[in-house]
This record gives sequence, structure tokens and C-alpha cells, in this order.
Amino acid sequence: MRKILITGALGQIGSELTTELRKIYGANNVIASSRRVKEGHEKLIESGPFEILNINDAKGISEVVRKHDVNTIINLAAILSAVGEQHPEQCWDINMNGLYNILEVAREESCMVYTPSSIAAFGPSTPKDKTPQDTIQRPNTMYGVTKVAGELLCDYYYKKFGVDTRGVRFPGLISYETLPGGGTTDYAVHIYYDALKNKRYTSFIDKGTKMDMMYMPDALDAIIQLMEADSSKLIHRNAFNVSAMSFDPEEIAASIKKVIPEFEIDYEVDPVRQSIADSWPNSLDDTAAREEWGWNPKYDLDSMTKDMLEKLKIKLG
Ligand code: AKB
Repeated sequence: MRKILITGALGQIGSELTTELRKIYGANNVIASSRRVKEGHEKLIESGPFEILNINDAKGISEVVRKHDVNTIINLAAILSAVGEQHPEQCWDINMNGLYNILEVAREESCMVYTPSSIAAFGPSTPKDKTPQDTIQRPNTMYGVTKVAGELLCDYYYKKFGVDTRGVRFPGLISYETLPGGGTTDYAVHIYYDALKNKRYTSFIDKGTKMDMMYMPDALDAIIQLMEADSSKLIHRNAFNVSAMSFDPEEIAASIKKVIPEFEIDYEVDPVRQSIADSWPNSLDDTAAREEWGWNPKYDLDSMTKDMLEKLKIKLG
């Protein structure tokens, strides 16, 4: 039986993953944790075990793992790309030193570790279209540096110590439950909120900037499917390219216009986030994920837009 510890459980992925995993494995087998209690997450916190946990506190991780007999750690605590450029030292500390602590505890306590990587693990010299699974990785952001190093560190712990480490390179994730915090792809979430509230959106990412994106239900499937995949079939354990759709701001705006015809987009480009977006791939080749563990996303841009607007409308009232 799995006993899962989720770090960063109140974040964009964690808040939905915790609920989903509690449905599958039972509430008491999924321990949600976060550095602090955040307003608006009371229901999640009360729906099963919850621990205050800072991943820079190795002893604290070890105590929580022992207390709950944890055998699987899903490490979602991270600083994203845009905030990482504002606070590079904090980004390194949480994304690298935090991951190191998680891996060390996993080695000592024989846990499986799932840590997401990102499209940010690629850089300006990476092939931009249909970016191959194995290719040049020279990112120029601190977030990207921590993501490549994290992929390598997880590979190392698997090869050297036999820790069962796994992960995917997530694209921008779109969801209505919890807002993302401090990423470059966040525009593709904010646009839906503004479409419903104001029927217009000012984009900080410029026209023509394509990035890979994914709707949260597919992202949750990517985590659960890979976590449950037959270990002997995995060649790329920690850094699977996964892709669901690739679009630029005009294309997401056109998709919204099909549901809200009055919707308009304009641009006030943020040079920092634009240069991060320009350094990332336009689209990824996810053949390895499809072949090694059956990755097969369900949502494309239009089906995501329809669902997102319906669900957000209910949420915003
Ligand atoms: C970000 O924009 O920083 C993240 C990511 C692509 O990893 N959403």
C-alpha cells in the first residue's frame, strides 16, 4: 500500500493532486504538507493528514516520513521561473537543496520520489520545434538550471543508490482550482479569469510566442500514470517530455472568442518573462513518454477552454 507525502501540497498542482490521490489511495494514506497554512485551503487541510514542513529542514522531512510510514514522496515545493529570476538564491535553495534533502531521506527510508522537471530545463540553444527527448540543455534561468541539475541528481540517486526516482518535464499548466505562482506561462491561466470578469486581457507575453501547455486533469494523470508505471520499462526515469498542446497568445484568445465572442486581447510585454519564454521550446516531442508508460493526454486547446470557462464561471459565481 502506498503512503504518500506531498510537499508543496497547497500549490497549483498539489491542491488538486492531493484530492485526487486521496480518492484513489484513501485520505489517511496521503499526507499533505506545506511550509505554511494558506487561506482558502481549509477543506483540503481537513480532508486528511496535514503537516507543516519546510523542505530545507532535512530532519523535519525525516520525522514526517517516519511518523506516517511514508514510502512515496511527491516533491512539488518549488520556486518557478519568473520569481526565480527575482530571487535566484532562494530558487537554488528550495529547488536544489530542498530536493537533495528529499532524496537523502528517500535513500535512508527507502522511498520512491516523484519530482517534476519543466520545459525550463531547455534553453536558447535547444532545438525549438518538436524538441527531442534527449537534446542540448543549456538553460539561462536559475529555475532552468535547478531543473536540469534536479533531473541529473535524480538519475544519480537511482543509479548510485537504487532510489526509485521519476518525473516529467511539465509545460505550462492551466487550472481553475489554485492560481500558479510566479511562472512565465501564468498568462495562460490569468487570461481565462479576465475573459470572464472583463471580457479582455492584457498579455505580458507577446504575440507569436508559442509554448507547450497542458490542462490540469492531464497533468494529474501524468503524475499518477508514471508513478504506477512498470519500473522495468522506464528508460528516461526523471525527465520525460510530455506535451498536450502548443499555442501562442493569439491562439488561446481565438479559442476563448469561440465561447465569448466579445473577448479582446492586447499586449503590454514584460521583458523578463518574454525573454524567459523566448528561451524555451515551442513544442516538445513526447514519443518516449507515450512508448515507455502510455502517456496520452485527453484535452486540446478548445476542449480545455470550454471546460475551463464552465468551471471558472461556477467558481467565480
Ligand atoms: C513556469 O512558467 O515557470 C512554469 C514552468 C513551465 O515550469 N509554469
